[in-house]
Amino acid sequence: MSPVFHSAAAPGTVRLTVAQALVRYLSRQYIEQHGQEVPLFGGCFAIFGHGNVAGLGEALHAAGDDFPTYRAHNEQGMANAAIAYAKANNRRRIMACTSSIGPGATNMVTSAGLAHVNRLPVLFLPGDTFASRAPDPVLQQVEHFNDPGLSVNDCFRPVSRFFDRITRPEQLLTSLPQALATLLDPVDCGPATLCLPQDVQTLAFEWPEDFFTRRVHHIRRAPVAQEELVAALDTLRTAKRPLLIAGGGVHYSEACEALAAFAQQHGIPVVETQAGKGALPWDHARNMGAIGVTGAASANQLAREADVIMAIGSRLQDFTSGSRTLFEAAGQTLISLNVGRFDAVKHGARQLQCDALRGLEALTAGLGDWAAPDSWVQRQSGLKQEWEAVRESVMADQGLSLPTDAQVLGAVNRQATEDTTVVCAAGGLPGELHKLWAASVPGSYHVEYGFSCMGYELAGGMGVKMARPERDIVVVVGDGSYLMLNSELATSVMLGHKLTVVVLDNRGYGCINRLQHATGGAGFNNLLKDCRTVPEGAPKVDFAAHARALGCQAEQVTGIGELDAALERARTSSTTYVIALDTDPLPSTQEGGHWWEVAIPEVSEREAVRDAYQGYLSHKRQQAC
Ligand SMILES: Cc1ncc(C[n+]2csc(CCOP(=O)(O)OP(=O)(O)O)c2C)c(N)n1
Ligand SMILES: [Mg+2]
Repeated sequence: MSPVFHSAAAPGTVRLTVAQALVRYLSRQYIEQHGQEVPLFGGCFAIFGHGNVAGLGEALHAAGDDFPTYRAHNEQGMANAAIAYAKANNRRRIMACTSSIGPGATNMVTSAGLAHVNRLPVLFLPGDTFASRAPDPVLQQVEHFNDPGLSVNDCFRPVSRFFDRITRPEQLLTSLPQALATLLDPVDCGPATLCLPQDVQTLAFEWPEDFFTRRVHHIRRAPVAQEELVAALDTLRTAKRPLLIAGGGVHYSEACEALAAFAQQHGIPVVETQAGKGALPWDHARNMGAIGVTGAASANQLAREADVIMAIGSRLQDFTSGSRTLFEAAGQTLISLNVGRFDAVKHGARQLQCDALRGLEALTAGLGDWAAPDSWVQRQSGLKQEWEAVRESVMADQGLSLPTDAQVLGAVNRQATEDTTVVCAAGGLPGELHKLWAASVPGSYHVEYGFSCMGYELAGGMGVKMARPERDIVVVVGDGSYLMLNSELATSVMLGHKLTVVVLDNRGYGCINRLQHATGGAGFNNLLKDCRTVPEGAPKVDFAAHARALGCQAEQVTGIGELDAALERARTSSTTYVIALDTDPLPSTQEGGHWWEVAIPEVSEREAVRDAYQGYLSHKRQQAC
């Protein structure tokens, strides 16, 4: 549908408002994905208010199916869904998110942080106060006495990879392509924010028609620098005990198959970060499991023993490096194969700065038939078998009425097929998932553990389903995260994006309670029983009733046997199906894992804190600097 023009435009131009031009431009962007040209944008999530309803709202309506608009229930929720959509598309398809001014906009700032940390693309279009300032102060405007140009949207600056405020129509001509280039750049990738003052959205301008030419984008693959390749090959060839760390970049580069072939051909074990998990099937002979603080014993043991470690597409966050005490020991060489300079030079690594797929191709060509010594390959197999036995025992049903997280995941994992994608973000579950979940194929494991943002799970699950409608999405979520942000459950029902949700109700912030005890603290303000409440205690939340009220099908079950049966029912449901069960807040899998640096008070009245501080100091002494 074309908008109605109120006056003739000069030849070669088209007269549209800023908002109409923005939507038209976005709808003309395509991307080549697996040999097909598909729209770059899946559409726009929108919650309208003043600041976007009249300008951008009118333009989105006119675009219809050319640029679909989806209404959500919470701006943070919709932005989380948009981010999950991009992650599930390996950053090759994107969504826009528009909000009203003030609280609508600031609700998206947390999500911008999440996208920034995880290097995921999302286009934020927050409405902004009048550029003219004529009616100021407007509803929802925070006034700065000494800086009238500032609005709450400036909060997006530190959490955006690209930030601009469009105060004149023609600025769009230069800013929009820059925003898009950021979203599509493998290194710079992250949130792009274009603040749109409400009066500017509605201004007409004569846009060059060329601006709206259909464009097909490609993700650029950074080539390998010959000197860095030669150096990496020299190092790898001398290795007796090489190890590969697969990070999220392996997925985003779509290099999973190449990694599997590389590992197989050269006998090199692969360990996976949270973002990298699923790069190799869990039962692949060279997959040694999760590395780091939430790692498998097999993976962490190999990380200690390795002489050359090559991290591929990893930003080497503390959970991967064990707060820099797991590897980087004397005699260990770290190579970082990474598309970005910032990540490639971390922790004294030798950089191999290029696209993961290109890098692996070049390395395998250079290594020829070189392979790690047989003794190292044998060592891998033994450790893998030992960890497999641990995994099976901790995930087995013990018939408890208050099962552990690991036992719940056991039930969910046993029913998972190759078409299942598990989604999670915060609480105790990500650690258990990382250690224990058997990920079958790339894309079957979606855990946001860069920001580990409570409230990502349900909205994120919906975003994954929008990106990959053919997959069965299972969201596992704690009571705390569920209560923090659940409104997109209603959106999932409304849009027909079916999720299976398992709510593990341990009546509190179980993982933080455990962390509190591990740091010498007393149980305080985490489990509901340890909080200030009315004399009769905190209410028992009826999660199933709550989910039903939002339009889902739902049931409460007790124990793993009932969970198994409920999961079967969930599978055949056509709408979002929520299963709630009570779990034990105290246990978590003790096997595997590694130290994580959490600062302990240097002085305290509590003996437990003083003891914890001594333990802390001894770990600090092992830390690389
Ligand atoms: C938005 C946000 N606020 C606070 C935290 C800190 N935090 C991490 S896990 C957690 C508790 C999560 O509780 P729940 O979802 O019930 O999971 P459980 O720990 O019980 O497994 C908290 C408060 C966070 N990650 N995100
Ligand atoms: Mg909980």
